[in-house]
This record gives sequence, C-alpha cells and structure tokens, in this order.
Amino acid sequence: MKKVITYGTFDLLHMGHINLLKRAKALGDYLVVAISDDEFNALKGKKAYYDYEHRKQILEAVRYVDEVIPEKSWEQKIEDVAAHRIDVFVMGDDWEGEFDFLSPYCQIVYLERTPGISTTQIKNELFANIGGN
Ligand code: C2G
Repeated sequence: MKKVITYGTFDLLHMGHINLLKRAKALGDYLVVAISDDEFNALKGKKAYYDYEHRKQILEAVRYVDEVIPEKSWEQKIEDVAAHRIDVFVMGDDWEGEFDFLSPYCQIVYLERTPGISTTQIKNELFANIGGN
C-alpha cells in the first residue's frame, strides 16, 4: 500500500484544498493529512475560524482523506514519515523546496496551487460584504 502525507491548516475548506487532496490521493492508495492544531497555527501566525476538532471532522468527511493526525511542530515530519511508513510527501508549490530535507526518507511532490482562491481571500470578501444580502 502506497501511503501519502500532506500538511496544512485546511481552514474554511475550499476548492484549492480539495484539488490538493484529490491529486495527493491519486499519488498513492492511502492519504494521511496532518492538520495544524490550534497552538501550532498560532506559531504559524494563523487564527483559524474552525478549531482543530472541527477542521479534523470536516477533513475526515472528505472522500480522498483516509486519516487525520495533528501537526504540532515544524520538526515532526521526519518522525511522521517513519511512523506512518509514508512513501510520498505532498505540498502545494507555494512550499516548493521548503521540505526537500525529507528526500532521504520519501518521495517529495510539490503540486501547483489552485489560483484565485485562499482562506484569507474568502474571509476578506465576506468581511467586505457585511451588510450585503
Ligand atoms: N493550497 C492549494 N491551493 C490553494 C490554497 C491552498 O493548493 N488555492 C494548498 C497549499 O499549498 C497547502 C494545502 O493546500 O499544500 C493547505 O493549505 P493551508 O491550509 O494554507 O496550509 P499552510 O498554512 O500552507 O500549512 O507544515 C506545513 C504547513 O502546515 C502548511
């Protein structure tokens, strides 16, 4: 069984996330998603709308996702790859090159980001439309 892993916050799940998860799953048979927990998100300078438990439940409902684990630190990836017997590490290409240190442990694939959508953009557009319909 070929196992794939990817990491992220995955807040306010949108098509950019779905496109990433769909392509990541297509690279193997089993997809593990490590979701940043609320404390690590704060370290990343992010405040998610949904807390970790909600983001975990939402991701677990996505057909491409087989398992969700917490991402608690920048340093856990090598250990995760070993513990979960990962074959392929996947990230959007906004992270191109950032995780090449994993190359002795697994294949690394950076997938093209979906243009024109982001959680920040969604929040900004919703905020701009407050009071609208
Ligand atoms: N993504 C994408 N297209 C978008 C938006 C996001 O392909 N329009 C991808 C990102 O490249 C990333 C994944 O979706 O691979 C999750 O994005 P975020 O939730 O923003 O994750 P991020 O904050 O980049 O956290 O240790 C790695 C970090 O946890 C990554």
